[in-house]
Amino acid sequence: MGKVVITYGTFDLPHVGHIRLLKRLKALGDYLIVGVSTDAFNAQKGKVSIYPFEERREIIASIGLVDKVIAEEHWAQKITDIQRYNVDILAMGDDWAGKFDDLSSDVEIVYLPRTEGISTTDIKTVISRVNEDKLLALECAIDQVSRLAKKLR
Ligand code: C2G
Repeated sequence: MGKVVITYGTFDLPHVGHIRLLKRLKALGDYLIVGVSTDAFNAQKGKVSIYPFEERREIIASIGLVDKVIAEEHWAQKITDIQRYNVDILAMGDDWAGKFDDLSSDVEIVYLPRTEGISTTDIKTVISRVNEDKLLALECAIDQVSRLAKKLR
């Protein structure tokens, strides 16, 4: 099986930041395991994803770079996953830098630079703005039509 790499995340609305991370993670070893956060664990992280766990799992599992997908159900499972899957490297984006150093006696810890300029939160914001713009345009059109209708009476 060669060198085993593991990472964890929500991976909601997968984007190029996630893909670039997975590419770099796969380049660190031979077998890449991704722990996808369940909806219940997301709630513990204070996150609500657009895509439910099963869809996020299916999307990540369909990416050729990924060899295995497991459910991430709680913070403390990392050490058991590391032992169960004989993990050599635990790697995350560097927004998590230092957060998992307590596991450094059991596994090599790697933090990789995030892809700047994109995040699931940004995508959600853009989508909500588009909706707001459309609603404003619709309200304006309705207002114009109702004013025109009054003139024609
Ligand atoms: N990421 C990245 N570049 C981005 C966005 C995300 O490299 N522009 C990385 C993050 O650093 C993380 C991974 O992609 O390593 C997944 O990001 P999220 O889905 O936001 O996962 P997160 O909520 O950080 O959950 O136990 C660890 C947690 O489950 C991580």
